This record gives sequence, C-alpha cells and structure tokens, in this order.
Amino acid sequence: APTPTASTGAVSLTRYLIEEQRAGRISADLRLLVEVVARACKTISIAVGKGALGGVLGEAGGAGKASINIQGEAQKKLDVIANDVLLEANAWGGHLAGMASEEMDHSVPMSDASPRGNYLLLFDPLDGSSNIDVNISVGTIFSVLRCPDGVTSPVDADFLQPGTAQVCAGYTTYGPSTMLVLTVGNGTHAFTLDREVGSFMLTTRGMTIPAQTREFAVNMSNQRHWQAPMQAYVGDLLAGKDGPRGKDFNMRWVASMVADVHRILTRGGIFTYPLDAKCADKGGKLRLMYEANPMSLLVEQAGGAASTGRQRMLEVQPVHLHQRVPVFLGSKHEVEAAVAYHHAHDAAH
Ligand code: P6P
Repeated sequence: APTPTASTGAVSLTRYLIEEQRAGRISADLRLLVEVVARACKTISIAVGKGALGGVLGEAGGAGKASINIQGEAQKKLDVIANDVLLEANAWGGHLAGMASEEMDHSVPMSDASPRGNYLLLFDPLDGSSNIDVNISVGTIFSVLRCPDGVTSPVDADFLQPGTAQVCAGYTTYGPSTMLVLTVGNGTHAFTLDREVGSFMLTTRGMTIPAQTREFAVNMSNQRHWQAPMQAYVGDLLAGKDGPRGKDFNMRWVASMVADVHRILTRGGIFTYPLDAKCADKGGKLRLMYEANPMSLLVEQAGGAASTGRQRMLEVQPVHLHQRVPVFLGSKHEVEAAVAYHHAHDAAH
C-alpha cells in the first residue's frame, strides 16, 4: 500500500508565510501580523455571513441617532463590529506600534501595557458596507507599513508614507466564498477559506492581470460631473469598435471596491473612481492610505498599473491620514490609455 503522505500538496496561508520567512522575504513578526489579521477576517466573515439572522444589519448608533464617522458616512453596525474585531485581535500580539482605520478619526498607538512591534497596520474594516443590507459582497482592506525608526508611540504623521513603503497589503472578500488576497512584495496570491478546517488555502499562486481588457468599471451616474479627460476617455470606450479605441467594451460596477478589484485581478479590466464635481473639493472619493494604496500594490504585483490619472498611485506623498484620491487601476495598457487622456488634456491647457 502506498505510504500515506501527511501533505495533500495543499498550501495553507501559514505554510506560505513560513516559506516566505524562510526565504528571508518577511520577518517572523510580519508573518504573525498577517496570521492575526487573517484570523480576525475569519471572525468578520462569520458575522457578515449571518446576515439578518445575526441582528447586525442596518445602521449603528442608538434609536434615531445615526453614528457618523470621520468620512461623514453613517456607520453600519457591521462597520463598528469589524473595526472592533481588528483592534482587539491586534491589541496583544506584540508586533504592532500602531493602527489606523477608516472608522477612527485618528491612529491609535499600542498601549504601554502590551508589547510593541515595528509595524503600522492600516485598514478599512468593512469596505462597501452600503452593500451589506442588500447581500452583495463586501470586504476588509489592509496595509502594513514600518514604524519610523526611533518612534515608540506613533502619531498620524508617522503613517503618512507613500504606497511604495508598504511591506504588505491585502484584502478579504466576503462573497460566495471568503477569500484572502495578499502580497508581501513577491507576487499577489489568492487564498480561499476552508470553512470546515478554518484555514485559508492557497488557490491561486501568482495572480496575473491581462495587460489588455474590454471591461471597465465606473459609476456612470456621475458622468455629468467628470472632468474633460475622463469624459473623453469614457466617451471613446462607449463609442466601441467604430470609435477611436476600435473595440467594444463591457461595463461592471458592484460599488464595492473589493469585489470590483477582485474581478479585475481575476480576469482583467480597469477600475476607476475619478475626480468629479461632487468630490473634487475632497480630492476624490476613495481613500489613499487604506483603499487605493493597498489595492495598487496588489495590482502592480499582479502585473497591472495604478494611477491617480496623473501620477503613479504608489508614489503619492500623503498629507492626511484620510486623504482621498482619484483612482485608475487594473490592466496595464488600459490604465496607460486612461492616463494618456489626462496628460493630453493637461498639455493642451
Ligand atoms: P459609489 C464603497 O462605499 C466605496 O468606498 C467603494 O467600495 C466603492 O468602490 C465606492 O465607494 C462606490 O461608490 O459612489 O458608486 O456608491
């Protein structure tokens, strides 16, 4: 009889991270940090998965008193639950110097009581939460930076590092399956949660975004608010094969960034949330530090491109923790085409 082999050949997240640590690409502390975040996301997945049965749908805050976050958005109960899960999971691990969240006005340094590490964790605990009540996929987005040397109690300014400084980025998408998509700077890889065992299992090693695409993702209802280069770019997409692009395009818009970006990492496409008159005064809609930067690192590590329309996203020098940016990311050649419209417009004006 064949010798039973312990391994089925399946690679768990733990094994993948140990392989990266043995190769000298990540530290033991970063491996621990990713494992803690992944475990917290499993807890969030369970809460999200209960839906109406969990009594956690709808708005946070007391009767008749909405809870409004720094973004000016009404918080959902699950926004607050997801945020608390991530804070509690990381409070005692000893690998962080501080945390920042979309749901919190300011960053929080690790308390003196708990051991401290050298990493800064930023997250959007439940992105796309407006989709929760209509049972559409949502997700958790996270980014890891190093705490500046000599800083023992980091403040917001210590988090203001460009996206190229990220040592790790990832998201978890709570959809038909729960998936964790991760990069530690050595490619972008997808893990699927095996609910029976409770482990994230490597299901795609080396996600790769096709350079070309026929699919774009934008909220078309904002069209009248777009600036000229965006009007011209999307106008040419809509003109199809008889227009300047010479091919027909399809459109998808989930209004959940994690779901839209996951589709693009899986089959290509371009995702864009441009400046528009509604959000131009804020610099855009999506947040740089815990949405655009982690997603941009994942996309670049998968062979795609990410831009503000005028600058490589990962090179933006942040000036505020909750800073917003216009976003173009996905299939490299399509992002370059969209950026070319912006450069042509700027050169002519
Ligand atoms: P709109 C969700 O609120 C979010 O931050 C992203 O996940 C998503 O891509 C975008 O906003 C959707 O914005 O204006 O289409 O609702």
